[in-house]
Amino acid sequence: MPIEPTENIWMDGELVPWAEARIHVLTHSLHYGMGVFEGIRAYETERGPAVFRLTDHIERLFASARILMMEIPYTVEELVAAVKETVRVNGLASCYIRPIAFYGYGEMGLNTLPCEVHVAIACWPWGAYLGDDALTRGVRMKISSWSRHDHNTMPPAAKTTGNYVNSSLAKVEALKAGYDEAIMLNAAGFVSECTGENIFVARRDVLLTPPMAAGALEGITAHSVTTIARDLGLEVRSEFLARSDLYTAEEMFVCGTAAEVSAVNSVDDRPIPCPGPKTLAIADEFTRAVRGRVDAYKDWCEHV
Ligand code: PPE
Repeated sequence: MPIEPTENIWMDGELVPWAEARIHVLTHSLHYGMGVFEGIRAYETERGPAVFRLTDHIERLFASARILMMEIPYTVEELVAAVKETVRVNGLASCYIRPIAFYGYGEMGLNTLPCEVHVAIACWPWGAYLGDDALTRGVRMKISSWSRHDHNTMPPAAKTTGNYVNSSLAKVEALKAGYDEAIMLNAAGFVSECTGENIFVARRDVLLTPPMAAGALEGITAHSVTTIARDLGLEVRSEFLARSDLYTAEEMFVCGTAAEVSAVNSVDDRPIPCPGPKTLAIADEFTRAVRGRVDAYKDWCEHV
């Protein structure tokens, strides 16, 4: 999806014009995939733009950096303030926000310890990630021939740039085969997640989602959706799932910051009832929550 340029990008503490936010071609992270990033959304609320669960996202950025032994030269509070400033100066009511921390120019080779860490934050308007009708018509899913990388190869709990080689291979394969999105199984054959979303399946009044141990990212949207579902009276459990659990799902949806809540209409050409009533109820509450319209979840909206 093409990026729509905005005014300014925050780079190492300065706001620079969009077109001048450049780095050198010998930037370390470009060569070895050792960068960490976040995807965050700001939504229009009655009180102006609010960044959804901003502090949780920045804390996850630091957790990813910790896994890489990368020292981000800012505090969580400083980057929270920097994200708010970036959204504010660009004057957007709603947007997608991409903070990234990476090793810069000056060192080459695999030892990252001497590398300087840089941080940038950009934001721009970004529409529905899996299509405008992802909730009503649903998305067509294909189980990927690529396995999710393993905890002892590329830690899936860290949102690193390099991890997305795995996701991009699966995404392109699925699109080329005529599907909308890929489902990744881990090396043991259990369902982990999609290329950029967590998975939920409804079976006999219970919502099931694969645990982090299965190779899924600890999704902040998945956490919000779990809270919402429980508040709606549904049981939610984290459980290992096999591909057959998807084929026989009564309802299935995927969720992430970019994709929000998107219904699934089939997996490997096995149709799944779509959109199901639980999916719709959760998606509706989520849509209101992110816009600050549900009192119980107002703390999730961090005003800029
Ligand atoms: N799993 C993966 C692999 C993933 O990339 C995401 C977010 C999630 C789960 C859901 O996490 P959360 O956003 O905290 O609910 N994917 C981001 C990147 C998408 C992209 O194209 O880049 C996103 O949704 O922003």
